[in-house]
Amino acid sequence: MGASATFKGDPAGALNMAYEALDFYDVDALLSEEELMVRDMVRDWVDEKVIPNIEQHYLDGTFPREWIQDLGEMGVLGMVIPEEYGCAGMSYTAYGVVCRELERGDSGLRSFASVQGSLSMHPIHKFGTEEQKQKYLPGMATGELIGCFGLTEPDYGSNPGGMITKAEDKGDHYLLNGAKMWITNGTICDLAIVWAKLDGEIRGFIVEMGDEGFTAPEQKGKHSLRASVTSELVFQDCKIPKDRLLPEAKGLSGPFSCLNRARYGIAWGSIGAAQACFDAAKKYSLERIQFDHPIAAYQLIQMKLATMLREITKGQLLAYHLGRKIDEDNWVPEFISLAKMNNVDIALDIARVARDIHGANGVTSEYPIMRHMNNLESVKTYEGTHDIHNLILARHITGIQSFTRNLK
Ligand code: TGC
Ligand code: FAD
Repeated sequence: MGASATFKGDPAGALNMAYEALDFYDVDALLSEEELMVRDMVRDWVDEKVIPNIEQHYLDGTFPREWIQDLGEMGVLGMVIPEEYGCAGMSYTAYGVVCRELERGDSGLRSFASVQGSLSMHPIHKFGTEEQKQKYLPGMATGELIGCFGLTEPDYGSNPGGMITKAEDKGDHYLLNGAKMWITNGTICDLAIVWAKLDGEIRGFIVEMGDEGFTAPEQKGKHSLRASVTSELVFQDCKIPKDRLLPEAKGLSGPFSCLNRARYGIAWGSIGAAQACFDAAKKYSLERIQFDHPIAAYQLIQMKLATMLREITKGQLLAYHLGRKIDEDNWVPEFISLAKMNNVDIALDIARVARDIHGANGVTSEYPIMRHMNNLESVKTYEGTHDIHNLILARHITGIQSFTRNLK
C-alpha cells in the first residue's frame, strides 16, 4: 500500500511552504515600524542570496565575500553607531533582529556582522580618537574595510587577562610581539583590533593588513562555521605608528565592552538558527510518512515540536526584553550572559532534536540542520563559553568568583 493511501492532505499547510518565522507570542508586534522594515529587508535578502548558496559555501569552506557589500548597502554593519560616521544609528533591538535574520541563514554570516560591528567598529567608536573614527568607520560601514578582533591566544582563551602578546613603546612607534588564535575574519581583514599588554596593562591597537611583521594565516579543518574565515594573527616585531593606539581603552573592560555587544547579538542570532531548524523539522515531519502516517502524527514527534516552540518563544521574549533594556541603557553584563547562554543552549538542543526528526536525511546538506548544529557548537564556545557565563551569573548571585582555584 502506498503511503499516500492513508495520509490525507496537509494538516498544517506546511508542504512546499516558504520559510515562515515562528513567532507564537507575536513578539515582533512589539517592534517599531523602522525595526520591522529592517527585519523584512534582511529576511528577504537572506531568502534570495543566502539560502540558495550557503550549503555549497559551507561544504567548500568558503566565506562569500560578495555578500559583504550587500550588508553594507543594507546599512547593517555597525548599525547602532551614529549616522555622522556613515552608520545607520539604529536601536540595539534592531541590531538584534538583524542578527536573528542573518543567523537564520548561517551563524558564520552573523559572525561576520558581529565581528565587524560589535568587535571592530564599536571599539574604534567608543575608545578611538576623532581621527581614527573618521579614518575607519565610514569605510567599515559600507564593507569596503573589514575588521577583526584579536583577544584569544593559544594559551589564553577563557582567561584573556593572562595574555602574553605585548606592545613596547619605542618612542616614535609601538613594537608588537605575540600571537592570537581563532580570529574570525583575520585573513580577510584590512584592520585588526588587537589587545596587548603595554607596561603590563591591556590596551587596544589598530593593526593594518600590510603592517610590517603582521601575518594572518587561515586556520583550516573546522567542522563548524565552515562558511566563516578563522585565522591566527602573528606579530613579529610588528611596528605600529603611535596614532594607532585606542587611547580610551585601559584594562580588560575595553575588550569586554565589545564582547557585551557581540554576546547580545548572539542571544538573538541563535534564535534565528533555532527558528530555521524548527521550520525544517515541522515541514519534514508533515511530509515524511512512516507506518502509513506522517511522522508528525506520532506523539513523540509532536512533543518534540511543542518543546521546540516553547523554548524558542521563551528565548524570543528574553532577547526582546534584553534589547529594550539595552536601548534604555538599563542593564548589567550578567543580563547578557544569561541570554547568550540560554539561547545558544536551547538552539543547540533544538538543532539536535531537528536532526533526529530528519532521520538519515538530517545528516545531509539537503537540509540546513546539521550545518546549524555544527555551527552552534562554536557559538556555544566563543564569546565566553556556556560554563563561563554560568560562572559569571553565579558570581553575581553569590558575590564569590570561582574562575580561579584560589578563591578571592
Ligand atoms: P574580571 O576581574 O571579572 O574583570 C576585569 C575587568 O573587566 C571588567 N569587566 C567588564 N567590563 C565590561 N563588561 C563586562 N562584561 C565585564 N566583565 C568584567 C571588570 O569590571 C574589571 O574592570 P577593572 O576596571 O576593575 O579592571 O576579569 P577576569 O579576568 O576575572 O575575567 C573573568 C571572566 C572569565 C568572566 C572573563 O575573562 C571572560 O568573560 N572570559 C571569556 C573570554 C571571552 O569571552 N572571549 C571572547 C573572545 S572574542 C570571540 O570569541 C569572538 S567570536 C566572534 C564571532 O565570530 O562572532
Ligand atoms: P578554554 O578556555 O581552554 O576552555 C576549555 C573548557 O574549559 C571549556 O569548557 C571552558 O568552559 C572550561 N573552563 C575554562 N576555564 C574554566 C573555569 N575557570 N572553570 C570551569 N570551566 C572552565 N576569539 C577572538 O578573540 N576573536 C575572534 O574573532 C574569535 N572567533 C572565534 C571563532 C571560532 C570559530 C571559534 C571556535 C572561536 C573563536 N574565538 C575568537 C575564540 C573563543 O573566544 C575561545 O575559543 C573561547 O573564549 C574559549 O577559549 P578556549 O577555546 O581556549 O577554551
